[in-house]
Amino acid sequence: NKRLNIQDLRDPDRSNLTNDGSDVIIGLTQEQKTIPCHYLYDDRGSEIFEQICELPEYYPTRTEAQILRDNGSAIAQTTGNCELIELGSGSSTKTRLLFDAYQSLGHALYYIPIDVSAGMLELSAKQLLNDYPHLTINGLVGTYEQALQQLPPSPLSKRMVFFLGSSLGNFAPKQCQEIFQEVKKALNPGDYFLLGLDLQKSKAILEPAYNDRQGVTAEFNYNLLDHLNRRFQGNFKRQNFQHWTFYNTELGQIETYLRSTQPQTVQLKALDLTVEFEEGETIRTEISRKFQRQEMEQQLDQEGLKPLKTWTDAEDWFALLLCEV
Ligand code: AVJ
Repeated sequence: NKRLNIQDLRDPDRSNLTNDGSDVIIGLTQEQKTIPCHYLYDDRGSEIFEQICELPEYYPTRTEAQILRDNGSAIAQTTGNCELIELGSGSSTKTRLLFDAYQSLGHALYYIPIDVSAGMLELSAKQLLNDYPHLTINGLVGTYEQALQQLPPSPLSKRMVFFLGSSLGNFAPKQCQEIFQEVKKALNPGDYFLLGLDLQKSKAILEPAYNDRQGVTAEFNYNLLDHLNRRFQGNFKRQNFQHWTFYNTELGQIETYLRSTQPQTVQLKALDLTVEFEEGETIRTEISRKFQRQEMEQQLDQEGLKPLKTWTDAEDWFALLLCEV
């Protein structure tokens, strides 16, 4: 199929440890144990995340989708036709709202989805090609960093990188700055960056979004252990850990952990790593930062990504920022 090309940027034989696993070793040997959040998104994790997006408590997906529905055509008209590059494309469900807007301009669509889940990327690419006959897809399987450094040449004169769902919230301020710099480096003057951000709001709304009644978010968290077991020949026992999450008001972030219910030793054979846990000791598995609109606009400006326009929903829960390089 000439309209579909998928390139796997991951290191298949782990000959280069910096691309696979070394970040797990670093994370699990720190005082506060932690695991980089991209390990939440193996094929199974990506499936569970799709279920999270449909939960009644999890407001971000539907809020952002509504902003895209309401303002997609304004975005497309501002940027004109451009190659669409998505960081963390997942199921590409919200991407369809952008496609619909760009398609109305009457041009062919060029799309580069970037995701660490090869299974999810391939499945959604095939469905998109079915539904959009004038679409060409050049998918990249890998981390944002890997992909942004290896973008194929664009068939169009302009590009737009977009990063939806507030996935930026998974990254500490310093890492966000690095991502902005990588985005900027991958783009040319006159190109665009579209960023979806979850905004600060009350604990009463935030905490249930990460601790749903059906336990889907807990399952998403436990799957991280299964993934590490599969990928690095580990022996984590998920029943020896508890899902624990809360909103840290001072830092403006949801923090999510797996808490060891007992003293235990875990091995990841493929990484030659042994990890000891005390009873009650935690692995921090995710942060989800909640942003302030003006603060982020300033930061983007400082990084050479000039904010052109910001759209929000009626309750100011979520924002979509369009920037120009
Ligand atoms: C995909 C990173 C935006 O932080 O809200 C949802 C991931 N984790 N529920 C988020 C997530 C638990 C999500 N992001």
